[in-house]
Amino acid sequence: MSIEKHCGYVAIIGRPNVGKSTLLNHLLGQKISITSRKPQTTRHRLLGIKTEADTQIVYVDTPGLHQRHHNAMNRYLNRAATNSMVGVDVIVWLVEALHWTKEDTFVLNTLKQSSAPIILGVNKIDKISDKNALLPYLKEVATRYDFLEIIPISASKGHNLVELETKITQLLPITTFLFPEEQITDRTERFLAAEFIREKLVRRLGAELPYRLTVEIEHFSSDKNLTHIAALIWVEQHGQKVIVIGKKGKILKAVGEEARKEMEAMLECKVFLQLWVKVKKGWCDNERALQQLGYSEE
Ligand SMILES: Nc1nc2c(ncn2[C@@H]2O[C@H](COP(=O)(O)OP(=O)(O)OP(=O)(O)O)[C@@H](O)[C@H]2O)c(=O)[nH]1
Ligand SMILES: [Mg+2]
Repeated sequence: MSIEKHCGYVAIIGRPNVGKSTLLNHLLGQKISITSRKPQTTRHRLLGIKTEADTQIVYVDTPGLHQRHHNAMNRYLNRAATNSMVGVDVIVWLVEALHWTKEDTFVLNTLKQSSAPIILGVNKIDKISDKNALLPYLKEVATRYDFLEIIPISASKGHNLVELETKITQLLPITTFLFPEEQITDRTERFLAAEFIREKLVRRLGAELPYRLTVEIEHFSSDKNLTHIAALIWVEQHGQKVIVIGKKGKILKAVGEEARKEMEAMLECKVFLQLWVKVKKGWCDNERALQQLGYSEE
């Protein structure tokens, strides 16, 4: 007698910075999606696949939906997020406890176009000192849409994530697994290597600079116990290049060291990492340049 299997896609949607990627990493128990305190950290749709016993949940991490439309990159991010909602079995919409913004209303209006059931995850409850403030907030958000469920969570501390996942599992269709049981993402190690570098840059650099750079892997090869990786960091202007490199190359060196350690943990071998910074004028607002740098919807 064969056991019934449950499997389906679960999109994690929300405005920038609410904790979508943190949630994905915590649910998987492994870091595959980069995170930072700055909005618009995630730029690509990315799958995180969790297989346990007879259930396979295919989480979809997405760029934050936002209302900045001034360049081609901003528009690409919204397109990638919106397209990720199509055909999924469940949507987990994240908002931040006690912090409803105009962008949340924008997300709500976008979500109304989807037919998938929506679970509202009210994140960052660990930040609330006055626990009595949460209940009125939950009551208030409940009036905004006919949510299947509203679950207060902490993605970083792991509060209520079992409850969230139990609810998700109940909503998955009965079907064979879509991915091999040992697979955890649809992205290559090469892609993740570029993302680890970008994360270190985004976390270290202030103001607008994180939005003006991207990372491209130029070379990735392995022999026995060593992986060689060469990456280009693209910026828009010479002045940005100077900042990214830092005085006496200090910033670039620190970024390289931090990223290399993460790559070594992921690849379980020594990594030799080389970084270069280059200027490509106006790449953020140039559809062709964006495509060449990997920002295109598959
Ligand atoms: N205190 C607290 N901080 C959290 C929690 N979840 C996420 N964060 C923090 O919120 C910030 C944003 O987290 P991300 O996971 O990068 O947010 P995101 O929604 O993926 O953001 P984008 O990719 O920019 O759309 C980071 O500094 C996280 O550490 C939480 O449950 N509690
Ligand atoms: Mg993210």
